[in-house]
Amino acid sequence: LHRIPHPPYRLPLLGDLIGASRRTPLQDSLKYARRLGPIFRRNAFGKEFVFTWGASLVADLADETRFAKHVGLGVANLRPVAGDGLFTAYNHEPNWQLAHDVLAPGFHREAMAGYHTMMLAVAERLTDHWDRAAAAGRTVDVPGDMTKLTLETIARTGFGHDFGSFERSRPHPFVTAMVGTLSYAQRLNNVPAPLAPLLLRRAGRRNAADIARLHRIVDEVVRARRADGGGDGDLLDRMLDTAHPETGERLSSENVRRQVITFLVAGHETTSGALSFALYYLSRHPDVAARARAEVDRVWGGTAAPDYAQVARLRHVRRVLDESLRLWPTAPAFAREAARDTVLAGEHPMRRGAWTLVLTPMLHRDPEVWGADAERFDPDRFDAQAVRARPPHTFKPFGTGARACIGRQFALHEATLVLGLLLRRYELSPDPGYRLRVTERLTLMPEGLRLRPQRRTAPA
Ligand code: MNH
Repeated sequence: LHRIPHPPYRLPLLGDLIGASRRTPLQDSLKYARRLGPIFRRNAFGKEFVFTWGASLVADLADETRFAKHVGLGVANLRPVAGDGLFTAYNHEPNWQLAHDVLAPGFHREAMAGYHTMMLAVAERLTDHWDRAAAAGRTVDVPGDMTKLTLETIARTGFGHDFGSFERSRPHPFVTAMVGTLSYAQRLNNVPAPLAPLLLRRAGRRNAADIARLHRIVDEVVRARRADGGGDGDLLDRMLDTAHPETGERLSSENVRRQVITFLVAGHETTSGALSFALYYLSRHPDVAARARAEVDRVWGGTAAPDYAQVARLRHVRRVLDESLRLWPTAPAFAREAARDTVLAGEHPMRRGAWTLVLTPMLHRDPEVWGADAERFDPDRFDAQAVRARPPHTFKPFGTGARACIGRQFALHEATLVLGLLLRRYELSPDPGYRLRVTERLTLMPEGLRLRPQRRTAPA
């Protein structure tokens, strides 16, 4: 450990917390990363935390024979919310493999093609809303609207449930409770664990109420499904009825509740941020928007409803999304632990169980991989040739290995479809006074982003 650099001024007890920002712990770590290099440590309340972002180090951490997911920090703080649900389960918990095997087919190609029509229907609610704003010359609340869209999408495709987000003037109570628990989980990282009950007493009580509210909402979704005797084979049907193909085992009702919360939260919060950042960059780069729009016009022509395959053919739109996820991967870190005693990149000895947090936004800015202009938004970094020329494990917005994101294709399909629809229908003028500010609640979001959509007169 002593070989790993750390900030120069350390206090007893508080460690490197001096100057640390409670609201933006991740962006704080990015600052330290720039100063201290590809691997560094920070001390909080006497504990050392190692952060890693250099591309060759992260590539080594991706070796699944020596490293695995570590459930730590923010993810561990979500255990009271999601228990042994897929995202928060420890590697050794039997419900991880069981739920993974039962639910993975829900993300295969055939299942995905089945969600497409519902995704289109939800996107239409969004464009109805934006049409009204456009007609009145109003701006729209981008993160707010993207959150409505992605919550409705996962709720309808996965659970046959309608939260009515677009009919509400305020966020659905599910969203409010979710934001509460995510923010609380982030805050827990900033107080010494033994003092948390004292320092965060009121916040803790509110958090318990938020969790209870999530449980009530989710129990009602499950009850409604049980009452009408099954849906059309969606995720909830899989959770309730599908036995493991080999062992015949099923998810317990306690575990179903945890999975429903997991999927409703993981299935919308990060996609909403990804769409919001992409719209931010599109509004700031009219040349990029024009190219993407031309592609949509070419590939989709005048069809009212693009089909599943037509979404995959939007290569340029997809690159815009990838480039946005490079600069602002909305799940901005993942933790890796040594599965046995090993040496990281031939240099840093790690005992079994020792772990490090990978800072994805810095990995995605490593000048050795992305060049000296890594801060510049340039979707051409994702054309096929450039991707082939890069070493593996340099672009990791969805994590790595067995515990990587199960919803990756779902998110990419949904986001590409929606960006295509929005580009085809609107010109997106930025608010000239807006400066990008990124808020953190474990996930990232461009705070306060508003755009002025204008209906296009041309092709569509
Ligand atoms: Mn998702 C795991 C990022 C969309 C459901 N997701 C992860 C991880 C990252 C991630 C990173 C790994 C975390 C870790 O190693 O600790 N996820 C994203 C991003 C988007 C996203 C950036 C959108 C953009 N995720 C989705 C969607 C769903 C989903 C959509 C569901 C429909 N994600 C999950 C689940 C896991 C996960 C479930 C946990 C998988 C596992 O551990 O087996």
